[in-house]
Amino acid sequence: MKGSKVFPAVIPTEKPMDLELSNAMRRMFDIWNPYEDRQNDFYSSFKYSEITGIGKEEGVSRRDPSKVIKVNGTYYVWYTRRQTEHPPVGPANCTDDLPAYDWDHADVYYATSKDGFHWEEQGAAVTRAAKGEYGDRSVTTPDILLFNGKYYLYYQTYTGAFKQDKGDNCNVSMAWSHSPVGPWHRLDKPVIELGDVDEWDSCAIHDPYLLVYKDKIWMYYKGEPLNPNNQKIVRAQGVAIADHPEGPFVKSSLNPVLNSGHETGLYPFGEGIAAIISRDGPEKNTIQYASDGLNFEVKSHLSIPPLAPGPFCPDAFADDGDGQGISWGLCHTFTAGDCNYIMRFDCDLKRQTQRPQFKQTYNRFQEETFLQPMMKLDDETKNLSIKNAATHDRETVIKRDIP
Ligand code: AAL
Repeated sequence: MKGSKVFPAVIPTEKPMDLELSNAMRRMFDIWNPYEDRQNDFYSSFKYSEITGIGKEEGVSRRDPSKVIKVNGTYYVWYTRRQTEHPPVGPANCTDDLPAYDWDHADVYYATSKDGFHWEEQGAAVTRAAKGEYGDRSVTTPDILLFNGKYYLYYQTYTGAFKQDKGDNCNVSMAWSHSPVGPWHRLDKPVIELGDVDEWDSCAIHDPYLLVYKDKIWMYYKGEPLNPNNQKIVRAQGVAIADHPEGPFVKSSLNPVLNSGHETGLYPFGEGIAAIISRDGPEKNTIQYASDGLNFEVKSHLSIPPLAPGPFCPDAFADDGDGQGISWGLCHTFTAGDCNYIMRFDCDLKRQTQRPQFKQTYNRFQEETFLQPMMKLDDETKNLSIKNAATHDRETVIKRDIP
């Protein structure tokens, strides 16, 4: 047998043919690379920073930032903003005054910055429509497209009160402008159809995310199926393609093209498209890549990736087959209170490593991460586990161990 040699201290740069390799070490050479994450363009650790202007603020919730763009030396971002007298009460109890969710009774606002850390909220870009009209409940979760010299804002549009058995039901509409500061001209109708009953995107199209790719406009999105019993939630993402910003957006016959990820966050990379996949689904916490924008594969595993990432993506609309990757963006975070907020992430997901410190894999997260309120064992579970231990926890020393 080949196995008389032992795996060497220095990992060979080529797959060794004279050694018997375990499946794990075969994968190291076949799928990954002998330099591990240090030389994986799709791997990064993430550092988070608080930002001013649209960061944490009592009584105001800001979330789901768009991708960031830079126009004449100024960065722009659009996001969901809610400032309500009462906190969200859930779909069963919501009224015209009481929001159901954090993104209910919200408007799309925008902010600008000169350095990416200090932001100034500039005001509303698109607000809720008058009562009884399309989009009267909430407009949220925007993204920006620049196409043929015009700006297009796409956003989730909610009409009428939330209903408990209707899920997070909304569709996507659009407004356009000659300038990132507006004024915005609203289309006031959906630009993409919901799927038929029993299709994966029958209840909602969420998180529209726009890129220009292969000469067309690509809208990635997360679908949600109608789920009267709350049993059919899948967290999958698809894509729909159009020649014109107002549509029609034609859904790919391969949809869903991503089987995981709660929010969209994509960027051109080389000739293809990369996706940041954060929470939810079997392939959560990964970066994935599709050289054709459709057939994604897992390229790295991440720790604590940004939620609802809105990367600064200068070549999102360049369509030059030479995507450079990203190194920062905005995302949101949750608080124990009623309002969430936007923060900044930094990373190195560029084509060539530019910030080697982000390639480290030995990040040690401290107690705040592990003992955060949403993660730590609540008293009820703790007491139940103490109560059940006598019957549920098998003895470690078993008969076989007793001489
Ligand atoms: C988000 C996004 C969409 C959902 C809700 C608000 O993180 O996935 O925008 O509708 O949650």
